[in-house]
Amino acid sequence: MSETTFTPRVFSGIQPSGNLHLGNYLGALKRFVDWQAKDVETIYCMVDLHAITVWQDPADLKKSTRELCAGFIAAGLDPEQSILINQSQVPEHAQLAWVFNCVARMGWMQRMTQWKDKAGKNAQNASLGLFAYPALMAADILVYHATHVPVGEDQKQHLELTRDIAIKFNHDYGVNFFPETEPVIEGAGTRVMSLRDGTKKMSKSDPSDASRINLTDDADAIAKKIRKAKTDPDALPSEAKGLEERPEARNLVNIYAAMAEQSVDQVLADVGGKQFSEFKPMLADLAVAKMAPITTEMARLMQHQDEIDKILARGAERAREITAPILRKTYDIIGMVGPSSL
Ligand code: AQP
Repeated sequence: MSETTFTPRVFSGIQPSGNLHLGNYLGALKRFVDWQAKDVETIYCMVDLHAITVWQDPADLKKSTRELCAGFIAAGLDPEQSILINQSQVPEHAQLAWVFNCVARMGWMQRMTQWKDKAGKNAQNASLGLFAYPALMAADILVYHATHVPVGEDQKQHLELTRDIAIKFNHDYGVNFFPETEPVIEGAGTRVMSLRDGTKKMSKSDPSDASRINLTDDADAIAKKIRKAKTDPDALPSEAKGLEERPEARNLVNIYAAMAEQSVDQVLADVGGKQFSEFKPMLADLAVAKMAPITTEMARLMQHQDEIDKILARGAERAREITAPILRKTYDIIGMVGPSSL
């Protein structure tokens, strides 16, 4: 097998399933923007095919997809610099996913904790798409030969599976065609927890709106949610060690650190000894300062949906210059007759 070096390329995505929240922002979106500033090609995706693994209202899905694109741009992604796409507009994602459905093993999928959490006790009634979700995610990444994928911690297992699929494909066909992609999970914002329960991930599907800060919340709503966030009665410690066994306190400090772009130790050096009654207003001010401009810009962009649609159409065109040859070559490797590839 010949050694291949893969050009560094970053890919990541977010589901347009409504309620883009602070966890998505700190765990993913903000880091997408950081990668854009580096000297590397960046591709960011609204993964609408993933969203429909659970039923979506069609009108809401369209609105959420455009809103997510507006969120990407408002947070600092430049459609000239990064390729911004809607997954269903680049058909090679779904085409490669089928190939990977035939590479991945049932046992691998059954071990996925997200599958177990989302399907729960009602697995027989869950969609086949929800079960196969990680194979589509592997295709999203590998159809670009992406080498780096910035994600939140909850996606670590899916990224490991992506590597397993690449390794098995390469092994089964005696090639070194797909890279073993690196998950990039770094910083204080990779696991933002619910404001109502510090042991549960902040999530779009949490029925309590008070559990999360939405990117569409205004300054008053953000401040109110932080004021009401669950805490414990003790003062903040001066060292990170003092946050062990204090999930709510740790979460609020992590959020502060991620937004202030400081380490947890730096934050605690400043706020150690303060009561939550003093810390929460500091956190609320910081959150409003960081989020309000994004919210305002998102609302402005949503007034120009035709512009958003043009950006997505152009993104799909640019993306397909990468994905079409990779899919053609994949088909060639696995023995499908077609136009000769690369
Ligand atoms: N709480 C979080 N902290 C840090 N990162 C997070 N991400 C999600 N929640 C947090 C990261 O955001 C990116 C996109 O997530 P997604 O929308 O594709 O999927 P998700 O993980 O299913 O988001 P939710 O909110 O948790 O949705 P539901 O409620 O439907 O399960 C990913 O990089 C993810 O790590």
